[in-house]
This record gives sequence, structure tokens and C-alpha cells, in this order.
Amino acid sequence: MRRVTLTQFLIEQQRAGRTSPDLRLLIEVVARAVKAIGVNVSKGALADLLGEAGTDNIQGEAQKKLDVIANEILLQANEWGGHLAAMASEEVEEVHQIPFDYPKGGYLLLFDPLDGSSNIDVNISVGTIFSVLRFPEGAKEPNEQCFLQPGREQVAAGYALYGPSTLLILTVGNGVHGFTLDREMGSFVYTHPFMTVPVDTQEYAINASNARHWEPPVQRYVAELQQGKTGPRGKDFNMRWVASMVADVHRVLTRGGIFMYPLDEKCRDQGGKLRLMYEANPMAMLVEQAGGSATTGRQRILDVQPERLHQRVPVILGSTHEVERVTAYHLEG
Ligand code: P6P
Repeated sequence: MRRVTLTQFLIEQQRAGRTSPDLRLLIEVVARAVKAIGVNVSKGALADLLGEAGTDNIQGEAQKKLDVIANEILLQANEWGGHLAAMASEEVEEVHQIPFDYPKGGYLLLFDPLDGSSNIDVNISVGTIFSVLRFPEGAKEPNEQCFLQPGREQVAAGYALYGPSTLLILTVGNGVHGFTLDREMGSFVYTHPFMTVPVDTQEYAINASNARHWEPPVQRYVAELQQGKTGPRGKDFNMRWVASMVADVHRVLTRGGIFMYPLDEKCRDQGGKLRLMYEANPMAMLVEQAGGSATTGRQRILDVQPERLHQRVPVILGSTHEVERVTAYHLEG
């Protein structure tokens, strides 16, 4: 079968008017950057890259060496291309400005350079998540305010998953498409056209150790799943929790499921655990583009009006019938 590469896919999207030349360039640059991140992740102990960097990120979390390397790779890869007005990273408090001697473009790139990095030292899959917004018309300078757009404004979103294969999963608003890295050729090959989330599932993902902290609607919903065929759902459910959002969401995009990091007493003061701008929003766009749903439990994630660049939100996403059920329980109170 003729192998279509990411480059060819993007040129065809551009011919169909779904991407601009600059957005195509942006995605190609991000694809090259995640290849470099994947090389570093797979070296691990061989290159003395495991363990702590000895610094903390904006979230106050100890940075892994690979967190810092992945962040640097993405910033440096995207600075010179002329396609961006600015960048924002989970690892950096301030908006990252494009160096003055480089041209600027009409897009804003946001990313979590290495999500799930606590899994690196135990060799479990981690990923990179990215989101693309337009630089607002009439905006004077690319400050934090420019980034504070609801997720429905995203023009593209995607993630790389560093697992048995290195995958790049992407949407530019016309369905979700997956690419597998051919390490010999060094190119991403189009392997997963139009990924779709089934509306029903028998698989859920949540960190069950937080059960006593969950709000009653989530406690009710999960208890029903655990009762299986002996309870009101009348069927058994299975549970998975990788603790790498990219890995858990990729499973949902591949075979369905519901992924939950709901509001609980532990993260209530922060508004949730996961970050809105570069975790929840891109994943919500992907899941909706694949026919699934994504809410905070109380509203559509893509409609949340951001107030701060690094704000957190509750996340419930995946198979629509399950997301609708647990969201209905929240609204029942
Ligand atoms: P917990 C990883 O740190 C992360 O941000 C997501 O990738 C993941 O889904 C979640 O946190 C795991 O959280 O509380 O289970 O360690």
C-alpha cells in the first residue's frame, strides 16, 4: 500500500484549504521537535537523562531532566520559523517571546513538553501535548491576554506518544489523524485515518486512590461502574490508569472509554489537577473531533473562558454516552 507521510498529508490538507502554509510549517516543525524529544526519552539512563533536574517548574513541581530538555527542544525549534507570535509552556511561567531578530507570524503555540514525566524513571509511556491558537486580530503584543481564548478557538491540536511506537495524533479541524514514526526513514507515516471514539464503552480511567475526595456525583457514577452487571448499569466495566494523560487519552481515542480527573477535595483550591490551556483544551478538541465529548463535569471544556495561562480544570472526556451520564449526575447535584 502506498505510504502517505505527514508532509504529504499536510500538503493535501493545505490544497483542500484546511491549513495555511504557516500552520503546515508549524506542524512540521513540531513533528521534527517531537522526534528529537523521542530520541532523548528513549536514551533514558544510557545518556544519564533520568531523574530530577534540580529545578522546579511554574507549577512548583520538581522538573525531570527530560522535562527541561523537551521544553528547550520545542522552544528552539519554533523560534526561527516566522510562523509564531509567541509560545506558552507548562514548564515556563511567562509567555515565551520570539527573539526580536526573528520574524513573527499569526499563530500562538502552547504545549506541555513532556506530560506524565513522573513515569519516565519507570519506563512507562509519556507524551507531548500541543495546542494552536490564532494571534488575535488587532492585538498589539503577544502577552498572556492573547492566549486566554476558549478552547473552541483552537485551529489545531495534537500529541506525541512515546510508547512502543512513537505516534503523532493530530487534528486541524477535519477529524483526528494518526501517524507512526518510521525510525529507519525518520518520517511519520499516516497510519490512523479518522480516529473515532465509540459512543459507548466498558472501560473507565480514574485515579481510584482519590475516591474519598471525589464529589458525590463522581462517587455515585464510579460506584455504579464497580457494581457492574449486579448494579444499575447491567454490564461489567474494566479500569485502566496509566497516570500519563497522553497514554490514557490515546487508549480512549483508539478503543473508547471515559477518562476522568474530576474536581476533588485535594485539588479543589486549584480548580482541578490538569491544565486547561495545554492539556484539557487540546485533548478536548481531539476527542470532540473524534466524535466524543469533553466536559469539566459542569460545562463543555472547549467553552471554558480562561482567566490565567496555567489554570487548572476538572476533566471528564471520552465516549459520549458515559460523559453525558456523569455530567448529568453533576447537574442533578
Ligand atoms: P496522578 C501527569 O503528572 C498528569 O499531569 C497527567 O498526565 C496524568 O493523567 C495525571 O497527572 C496523573 O495524576 O494524581 O494519578 O498522579
